[in-house]
Amino acid sequence: MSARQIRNIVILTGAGISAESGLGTFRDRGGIWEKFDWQKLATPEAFTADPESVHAFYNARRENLLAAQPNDAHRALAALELLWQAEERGQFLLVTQNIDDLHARGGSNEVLHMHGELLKSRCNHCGHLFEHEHAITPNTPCPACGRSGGLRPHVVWFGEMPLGLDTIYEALGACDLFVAIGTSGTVYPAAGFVTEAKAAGAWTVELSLQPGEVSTLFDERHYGPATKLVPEWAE
Ligand code: BV8
Repeated sequence: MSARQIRNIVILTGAGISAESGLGTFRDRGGIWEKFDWQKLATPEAFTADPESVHAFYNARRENLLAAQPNDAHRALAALELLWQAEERGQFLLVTQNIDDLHARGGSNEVLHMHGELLKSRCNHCGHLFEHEHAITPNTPCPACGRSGGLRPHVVWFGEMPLGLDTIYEALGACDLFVAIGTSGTVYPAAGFVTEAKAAGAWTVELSLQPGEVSTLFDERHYGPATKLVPEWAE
C-alpha cells in the first residue's frame, strides 16, 4: 500500500474475493446468475411466490459455504485490520456484499454484511434472528415462537434496503482510502460507494480479476486473482 498519509480506510468486497475459496461469483462466465434467475430467487416477490425454491437455493449455497475455507485475501485484510487497530492509525471499515462468513473465519473482527448473511435466518412472525447451518424449509418451526411458515434467509434481496448504510456513508465521508476488491460494480448502492469516497477526497483503488463497470472512476487499478493481489497490496 502506498506510503500516502492514510488514516481512515473503507474496504468493499464482492464475490471475487471468495472465488478462490470455491464459492461462485454472480456475473462471471458460469456465474450464479447465469445458472439461476435472480428474479425468481433473490427478490421478496419470488419468496412470496415460491418459498420452497428460494429456501432450496439458499440451503444449497449454505452447504457449499460450510465446505469452503477462507483464502489468503481474506487473511490479508484481517491482518491489515489488526495492524490498523493495534497501532491506532485510524478507522478501518470492512463492508462486504458477500453473504458468506469467510471474512470472519479469515480473522476479520468487524465485518459489515450489507447484503446480509447466509448462515442467519429470521422469523417474519416474531422477528427472531438466529444463526444456523442446517437447511430451512417453509415447514421449519421458528426456534423462538415455534410457528412455521415464517422463516426467511437473513439476506438482502433486490428491491430491499441494504443493511448498515448510515454507517457506510458516514465512513465513506471521512475516508482517505477506498478499496473495492472482487466486485463487478454492477449492484447499487454498493457500486456508487467509489463516487462517495472520491467526493470525500479519498484515494480509490480497484483490485479485481478484470475491470468492473465503474473501473474508470478509480485512481488506481490492479487486476489479477485476489489471493495474489490483496496480500501484495496490503503489505
Ligand atoms: C436497493 C444477496 C433501494 C442475495 C444481492 C429495480 C428494482 C429494485 C431495485 C433496483 C432496480 N434497478 C436497480 C435497482 C437497484 C438494485 C440493483 O443495483 N440492481 C442491479 C442488478 C442493476 N439494487 C438493489 O435492489 C439493492 N437495494 O436498491 O434498495 C435503496 C437503494 C439505496 C438506498 C436505499 C434503498 C439491493 C441489492 C442487493 C441484492 N442482493 N446479494 C444473494 O447473494 O443471493 S446482490 C448480488 O450482487 C450479490 O449477492 C453480490 O452481493 C452483488 C454484487 O455482485 P459482486 O459481488 O460484484 O459479484 P459479481 O459476480 O457481479 O462480480 C464478481 C467480480 O469478481 C467480477 O468483477 C470478477 O472479475 C471478480 N473476480 C472473479 N474471480 C476473482 C475476481 N476478483 C479477484 N480474484 C478472483 N479470483
